[in-house]
Parts: sequence; structure tokens; C-alpha cells
Amino acid sequence: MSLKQSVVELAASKGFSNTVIGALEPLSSELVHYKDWLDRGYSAGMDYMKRNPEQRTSPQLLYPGSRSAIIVSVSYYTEKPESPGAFYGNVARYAVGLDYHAVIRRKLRELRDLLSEKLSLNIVGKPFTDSVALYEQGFSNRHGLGFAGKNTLIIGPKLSGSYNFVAELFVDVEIEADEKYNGTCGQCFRCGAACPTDAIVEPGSVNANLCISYLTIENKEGIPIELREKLGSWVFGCDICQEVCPYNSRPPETPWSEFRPESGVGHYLYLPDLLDISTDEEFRKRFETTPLRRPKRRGLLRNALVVLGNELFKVSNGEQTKTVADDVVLNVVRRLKRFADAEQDPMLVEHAQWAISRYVD
Ligand code: B12
Ligand code: SF4
Ligand code: SF4
Repeated sequence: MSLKQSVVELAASKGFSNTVIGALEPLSSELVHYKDWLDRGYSAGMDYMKRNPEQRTSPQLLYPGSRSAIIVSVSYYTEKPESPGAFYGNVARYAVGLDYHAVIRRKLRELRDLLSEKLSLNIVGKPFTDSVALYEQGFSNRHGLGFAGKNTLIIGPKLSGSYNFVAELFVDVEIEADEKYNGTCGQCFRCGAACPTDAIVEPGSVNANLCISYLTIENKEGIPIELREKLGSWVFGCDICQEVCPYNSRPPETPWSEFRPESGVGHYLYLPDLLDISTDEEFRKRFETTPLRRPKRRGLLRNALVVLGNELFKVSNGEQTKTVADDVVLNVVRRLKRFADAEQDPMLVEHAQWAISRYVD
């Protein structure tokens, strides 16, 4: 069995869905698209994306001594139950369990040790996912982990779909690199049609300024008023452009318990309770081990206020499909008023007032 076959088999035995090998050459053609994306202002407030695009597209600079990269994907998909009802916010599937950065790094270290043991090599390897200056989309697309869908996500072969993380183990052994995978979206552009904010500005380009995922996770400011309604019930991230994708019609479930909803916050958050988190310390205690820590208390409460406003609008216009008792609704309005009176942050106060204004008596 070749070295590559062994790597692929051992990675599969650890639960990784797809594994390919990347060569450490500069991603020169990908850099052109990346720079164009930046020039159009699509990176919004993510200043780290603007820093040194050449470095991001130079995998050979990332870890001196490495000779190849084992590029893997792993499913984070779990079935989403029906919403428990009014005032619950939707959590994107990638975030329902434990923080993937730590989980994947640990699994990749285990893979490195397994490779060393089974192949009788002393492999030095560095594991990464979504945490270093590497254009992972361009890199994994070039070496056939999947193909880049029109929603820009990597869609894996054999109906493994796009509900997958992408990660890399840079190793100091040379392994034959893989070529591009020739998948295609064909004539489909369902993701573009379904995106509530028209963030997929053209096939293969997402303008983060408009993307709910950006607005609720990376954005450090308020949510622009004209986009608040479009968030619907998404309190953290957004999966719409994946839910409508035909390649996700039978997604494989995650192989790891860490990504299951029981391990983290789950698929839905009861939003009025978030208003009781009054300090950063309390917030950390509740969310530290999950991806929801990223926007901090300020960001997550901002999102919750917008979704509560949308829920109040729905309830008071009879658009909520499940019956909600009047006293429950009035209690939410009271909690919002209390929050607006006690909160020190002007941005959050403004969002709370907006939410209250969405309730039509
Ligand atoms: C910044 C970022 C974001 C931003 C910007 C997203 C974007 N599309 O650029 C925001 C906050 C919006 C975001 C959202 C999400 N993200 Co994000 N994000 C990243 C990050 C850190 C960088 C992405 C990047 O480089 N963007 C720059 C642009 C230029 O790249 P791109 O457009 O995606 O490039 C592709 C296409 O444009 C196309 N392409 C190539 N050449 C050309 C040429 C032309 C002319 C055209 C038109 C297209 C094209 O192929 C490229 C490769 O796929 C990566 C991790 C990393 N370090 O790479 C994770 C990453 C992309 N995110 C990920 C995830 C899971 C998400 C969400 C699904 C989370 C959620 N549920 O809320 C959403 C999906 C939204 C979407 N449709 O993109 C995963 C995706 C895994 C996968 N299977 O693809 C990644 C890889 C993290 C990881 N390591 O697993 N994300
Ligand atoms: S994540 Fe949501 S808002 Fe962003 S591009 Fe996809 S559908 Fe549009
Ligand atoms: S919904 Fe259609 S166009 Fe969009 S990524 Fe999936 S297959 Fe491609």
C-alpha cells in the first residue's frame, strides 16, 4: 500500500470524511480571486483578511520544515429538530457542539501519532483549522477535497455535501499531491435565490457585509437596521445556502460526539434568558467551550435582541405558527424593557428599543 493510501485509510478510521494531499506551492491563481474579493470590499470588517494576502496563499511559509499537507474534512452535521416555538433562536449547525478548533486539532494530533506508529516514521506535524493565515478554501479546492460551490463552500465527493469543516495537518514527509476534483453546480443557483440578503452577489462570491453569518459572528458593530428583519431567527450563523443545496440532500452525520448538540448549546437558544447574562464573566462561563464565544457577550446579545424583535413582530402579526399565550409575550416585552433600562452599552440599548418597537399591541 502506498504512503498516500495508508494516510487516507488511517484518516478515515479516525472519522475524517475525505482526505487529500496538498503540495506546498504558492496558490498564485487563487491569489488573483482573493485580491479581487478584498478590492471589492467584501471582507467587511474582518481586517485580518486584508493582512498580507500573499502569506495566506503561500502554504509553504506556514510551517517551516513541512513538505506536504494532509487536508481533511469532517462532517459536523446533525439532524435539526423542529423549533420548540416562539422566542427561540436558530444556531448554525457547525456551532451546536463543542468548539471545533480544539476538537479538530486534538484529532489531527491523534492522527499524526497513529501515522507515526503504523508507518514506523517519526512524523512531525502541525494541525490547523480556521485559525491560521491560510486560504483554506483555495488550498483544499486546488487539491480536490471537493469543489467550490456557487455558495463558495467546499462540496465533497460522493454526496458528502458541504456540512464539513476543512482542516490540515502539515507534515515533514513528502506525499504525492492530489489534483483538483471536477465537481460542478451545473445550472443550479438555488443558494443564490434562497439567500435572504442577496449576499451571494454572483456565483462564487459572498459579500460578507450582507451575509448573516458575518453579521452575527464576526461583525463587531450593530446590525444595520435594513438587514435586521432578514436575520429571521438566526441568532448565530446561517445555514440557508446549505439547506437548499441538492448536494446536501443526504448529509452524513458527524462521526464525533463532540459535535453533537448534547455536547454544546444545541440547535436552539431560548433568547429571553440570554438577556439575564449581565457580565462578560457570566457569558464566558456559559459559552467558553463552544463556537458561540466568538462574538462575546456584546455580539451574541445584539443578535438575540434582533431575533427577539423579529419574533415579536411575527407574534403580533399572527405569523407565528405555534400558539403563544399573551402573558408569555408580555413577559418578553417586560424583560426587554428591563434590559434596556439596566444596560450600559448604547449599541445594545438601541437594539433592545428596536426589538420592543417591533411589538404591535
Ligand atoms: C472569512 C470566512 C468567512 C466569512 C466570509 C465567507 C466567504 N465566503 O468568503 C463569513 C463570516 C461570511 C463566513 C461564513 C461562513 N463560513 Co467561513 N470562513 C472564513 C475563512 C476564515 C476565510 C474564507 C476566505 O478565505 N474567503 C475569501 C474568499 C475570496 O474565498 P472564497 O470566495 O470562499 O473562495 C472560493 C470561491 O470564491 C471559489 N473561487 C475560486 N476562484 C474563483 C474565481 C472566481 C472568478 C470566482 C467567482 C470564484 C472563485 O473557490 C474558492 C474556494 O472554494 C475560512 C477559513 C479559512 N482560513 O480559509 C472559513 C470557512 C470558509 N468557513 C466555513 C464555514 C463552515 C462557514 C459557514 C457555513 C458558517 C455558518 N453556518 O454560518 C458560513 C458560510 C457562508 C458562505 N456561504 O460562505 C468553513 C467552510 C467549510 C467548507 N465545507 O467549505 C471554513 C473553510 C472554515 C473551516 N476551516 O472549516 N466565513
Ligand atoms: S450564510 Fe446565509 S446570508 Fe450568508 S450567503 Fe449563505 S444564505 Fe446568504
Ligand atoms: S445550491 Fe446549487 S448552486 Fe448553490 S452550491 Fe449547491 S449545487 Fe451549487
